[in-house]
Amino acid sequence: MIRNLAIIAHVDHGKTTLVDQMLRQAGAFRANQQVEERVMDSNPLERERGITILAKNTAVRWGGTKINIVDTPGHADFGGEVERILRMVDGVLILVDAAEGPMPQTRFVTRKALALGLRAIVAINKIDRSDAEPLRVHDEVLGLFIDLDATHEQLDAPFLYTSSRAGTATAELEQPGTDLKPLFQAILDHVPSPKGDPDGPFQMLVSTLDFSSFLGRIAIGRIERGRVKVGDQVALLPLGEPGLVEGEEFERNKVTRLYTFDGLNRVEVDEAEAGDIVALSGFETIEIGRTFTAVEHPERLAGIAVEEPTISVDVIVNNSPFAGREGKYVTSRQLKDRLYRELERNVALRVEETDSPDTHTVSGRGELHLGILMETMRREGYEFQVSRPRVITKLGDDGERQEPYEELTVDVPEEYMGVVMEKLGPRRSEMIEMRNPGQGMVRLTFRIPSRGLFGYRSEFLTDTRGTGIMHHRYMDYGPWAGPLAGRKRGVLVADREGSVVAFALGNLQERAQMFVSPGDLVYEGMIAGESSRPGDLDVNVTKEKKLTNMRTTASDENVILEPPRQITLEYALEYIEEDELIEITPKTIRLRKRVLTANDRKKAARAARVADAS
Ligand SMILES: Nc1nc2c(ncn2[C@@H]2O[C@H](COP(=O)(O)OP(=O)(O)OP(=O)(O)O)[C@@H](O)[C@H]2O)c(=O)[nH]1
Ligand SMILES: [Mg+2]
Repeated sequence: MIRNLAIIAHVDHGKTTLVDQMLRQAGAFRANQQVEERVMDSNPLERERGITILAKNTAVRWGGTKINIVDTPGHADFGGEVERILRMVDGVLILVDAAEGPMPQTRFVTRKALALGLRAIVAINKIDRSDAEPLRVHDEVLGLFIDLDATHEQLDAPFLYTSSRAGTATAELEQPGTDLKPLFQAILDHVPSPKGDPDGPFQMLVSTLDFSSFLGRIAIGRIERGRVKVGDQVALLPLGEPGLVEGEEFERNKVTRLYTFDGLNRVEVDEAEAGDIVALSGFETIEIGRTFTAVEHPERLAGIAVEEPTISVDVIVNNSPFAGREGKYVTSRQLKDRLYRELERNVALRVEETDSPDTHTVSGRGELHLGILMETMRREGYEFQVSRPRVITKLGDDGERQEPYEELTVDVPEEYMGVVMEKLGPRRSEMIEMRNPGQGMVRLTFRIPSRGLFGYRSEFLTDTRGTGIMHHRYMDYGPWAGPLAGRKRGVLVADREGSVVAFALGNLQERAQMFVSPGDLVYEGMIAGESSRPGDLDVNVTKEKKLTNMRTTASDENVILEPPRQITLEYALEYIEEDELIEITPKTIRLRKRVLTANDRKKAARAARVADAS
């Protein structure tokens, strides 16, 4: 007996924490086994950032039933992956934070799950939060279901009140939960067991991919029908219309390895049958959306569309004066190979060549999607430069230019509502909803061009003194919104190479926020800080104090420096302008002007003015 369940939610609503507790309470760990928190977030970047990046399979046993569980990422950039995963389950557990309520990503994944006809269980989670309002959130989720045209059957979904952290669930708020039994019971009662005749001809859809250097591409999916054994000859059909494939060539090959899931492990098995979720290897050309079948019955399943990228950056060989000092892999050949290798499993990514062998255009679903790739590469020892992100435009039905739009949700204390609206207006946003439950926090929802969001997060955090929360997710393509103002403030550009000196920073910091500290190495054209006014300034950050015999006061001996602004990768992606680049190495993230010498920049600016005037 099998149940296949995906856990879906907005980012941070407690999916991975719940899986921990399900594993624990179902006895997946030995009594004295040391297990880290959020054990499914197993890769280093996931641990460091506290978010799930890749969906992962696990399985527990409850009574005599095997429950396959897929933990999914909640961040909007990975929504496409969640959508694909839904094809291998028969039900979903929708988690909704008892204070935040349904968020844009909750809406997105719920819509996809309901549209596939999946049965849902709803967990109003984090009821232990002091600001939890489980009853209000319960109503909001029902409202969402109705909005999304849930069927009667789907509207009948069981609602549980849970705390992932405490590992409790209850159907009645008056009776506090003591464990997750009510959740396991709801899964057995409400998630249908997979259909699929185990005695029919083998059929399985590739819903997600994995990759190992030893086995190559690995397909993960639910067996729709029949059985498969290691050593079987099976067909891997090309993409196309569902139904029996006639007169079309298809690949056949042997299944070399087969795995099922059990707790934290993949278990090698000889055979698996309809209903179970398996990982299968033996084919070089495994792709999402292709169907495996018995050779004598090549019946294709409906494929899975992979989401189109919405933003691009150029990845460029490092040509800064410090190139090659900190990275292991720096050549265009090495970069190219690495980028193309990423396509093996990062299916929503695109890599294109450009006129220059030193530059590749890399496109993805958002800044986090691209940022994670860059962070991973830098940890592997790569060194490269990245341009400012651009949105990918499209032509609409009437040939007009279109750009991506996002839904932006902002939660702020009432007093900051004004400043948020004031800043978002010129970014071409349009308010679609405002909710003020009367407890001091308001929720504003906007439609805004993706371009309008570039650089906004840091402003937002400053404007709301760190009290605001913002989330955005891709909505659709809409009319090109016209020119948008760029960064308001200019930058300080180092005018020579050298080592940064405290004395120089002391003089500059009144009119600037520095990005560098004493002792850092800079080169001409590198960005050392942000000016408090518009317009860039060339500065000497290596300037020493003139030595004199006479000491004036003791105070100019030690300058007291403000701490520099920490430049993270995602911050840099949002921050830079078109004439700037991010230099990324295993050790450092530097911002620079594309044109390094002050003279050449002046010439370029003059040429641009002339071009504008004519
Ligand atoms: N108070 C409270 N905090 C919780 C609960 N469940 C999870 N958290 C906290 O919420 C944060 C996010 O938890 P995760 O389990 O990583 O959330 P997630 O849904 O897997 O997040 P993504 O995978 O990034 O979408 C962590 O700091 C958890 O400790 C809960 O029941 N109560
Ligand atoms: Mg998670």
